[in-house]
Amino acid sequence: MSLHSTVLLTAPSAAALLVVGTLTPAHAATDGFLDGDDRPMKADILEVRVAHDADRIRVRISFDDLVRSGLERSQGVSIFFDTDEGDAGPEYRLGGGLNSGTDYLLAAVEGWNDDGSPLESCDYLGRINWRRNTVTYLVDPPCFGDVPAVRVAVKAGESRRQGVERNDWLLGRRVLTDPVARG
Ligand SMILES: [Ca+2]
Ligand SMILES: [Ca+2]
Repeated sequence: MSLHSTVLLTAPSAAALLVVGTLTPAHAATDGFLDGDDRPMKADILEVRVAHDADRIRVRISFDDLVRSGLERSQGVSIFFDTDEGDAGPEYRLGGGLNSGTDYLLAAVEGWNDDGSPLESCDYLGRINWRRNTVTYLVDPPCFGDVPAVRVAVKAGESRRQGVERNDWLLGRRVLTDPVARG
């Protein structure tokens, strides 16, 4: 019963975000960032595309190989958002698992090492596509205070049952992309 009411309550906003995300307005600003380094892990980041307009901020990350089952290999990603260049480090972090059944969370943070506090009154949505090896997050611009531009840093992590842990940063450790201005 409680599950049903939760679904009914959250489905409309999620569906609305999805529809918004599939439209490509002519004025949308989209930037792509290729990751040159080839890491010996399946969750190796290949490319990150950021689209930013008045309706949503979309981050799509392409990987070498995402695995649906987390039993042998656990994969996850963190996206750090810099919305205030005057304040050192990121202001928000979106972290999530990349295996089936995992969740994701958007939090306001104070710099790189902060777990932060979850945002509870704004909409965001994540979708993992294991066939295309992509994950896409849509964030409602009010989550970030409708800022005119965002920069991102992306870190992927992978651990295996044997205990081997690896990670990969887009462009380099704690390197933020150029600003992606709202189109
Ligand atoms: Ca890489
Ligand atoms: Ca900042």
